[in-house]
Amino acid sequence: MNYRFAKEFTEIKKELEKCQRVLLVAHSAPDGDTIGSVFALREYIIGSLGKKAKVTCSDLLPQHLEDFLEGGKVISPKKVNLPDFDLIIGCDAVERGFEKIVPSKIENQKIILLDHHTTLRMNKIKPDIAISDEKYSSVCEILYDFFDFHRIELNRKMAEFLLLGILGDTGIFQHANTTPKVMEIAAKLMKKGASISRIIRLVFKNKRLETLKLWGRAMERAEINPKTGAIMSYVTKQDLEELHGNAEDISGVAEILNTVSGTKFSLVLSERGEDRVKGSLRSEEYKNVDVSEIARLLRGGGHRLSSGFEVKGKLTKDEDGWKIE
Ligand SMILES: [Mn+2]
Repeated sequence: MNYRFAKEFTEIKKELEKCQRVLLVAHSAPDGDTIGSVFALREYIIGSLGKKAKVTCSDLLPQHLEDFLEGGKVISPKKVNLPDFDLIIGCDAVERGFEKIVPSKIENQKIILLDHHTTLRMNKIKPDIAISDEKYSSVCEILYDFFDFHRIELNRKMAEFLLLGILGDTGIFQHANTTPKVMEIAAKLMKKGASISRIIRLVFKNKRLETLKLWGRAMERAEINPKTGAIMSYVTKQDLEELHGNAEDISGVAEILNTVSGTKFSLVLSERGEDRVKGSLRSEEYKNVDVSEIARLLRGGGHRLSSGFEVKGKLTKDEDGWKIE
């Protein structure tokens, strides 16, 4: 096999062998890829290397990931004492909150960032080792290559964490990032004991009734702009409060709207807090739209097919329709 990141993989292994205590950082509004990758690493660091590792995330895990982890612990950044760690690893969408948790680097501390988005923009921190490559479906796929490169044996748990991230970021093998290599990796992970049906049951098919009701409201409001090919909808603060909506629910709306034929991309606006509006953008490879360009115009980020932004304002309605004011 040809490893694009042989040099980085070698350096990462060296750092893991040198260090004593590792802090693993998942991104805010955590998804299967960020959680799968930090927990696969945690399992390796504790189980195989016999070192200490903690996982932190600024948001609580959605219920389905809680169920999947069966008690796997994620600590709040407030409880993290950064000088305790000699190695910090950020996994997936590191622009989503890594520098909030790790605002600066302490002497003798090493930082590794693993990502698969277009840009790896860090304002204050220069990582010691960084991988960010859009050719990868997920950070879990990068980690699979890392373990494979070093011939590190995967146990059932590690295999299942990696498969969780791959299933999450490929939309259960539905997105264009589902390459033959991804399918081969998935098969190998299954041979190590990872169960696709268990992951799907726990993570993708245990919706709350409120989620479906929230989707119902958003779908009813959906409209297509024939000029841009955008399909748009919105979720108000009131909807989110009444139906206990979360970030996952909203990205679900954007994903479903994106399946409407003839559309170029989907945009779901959602009110957050008192005066913020978040936009979630989705597209598909064959639609030939880079939604990260739209997100970047509004100082957001993400990758070509899945991006987001946040602006100040409220959703208001007049005779021309809904606006952000
Ligand atoms: Mn990812």
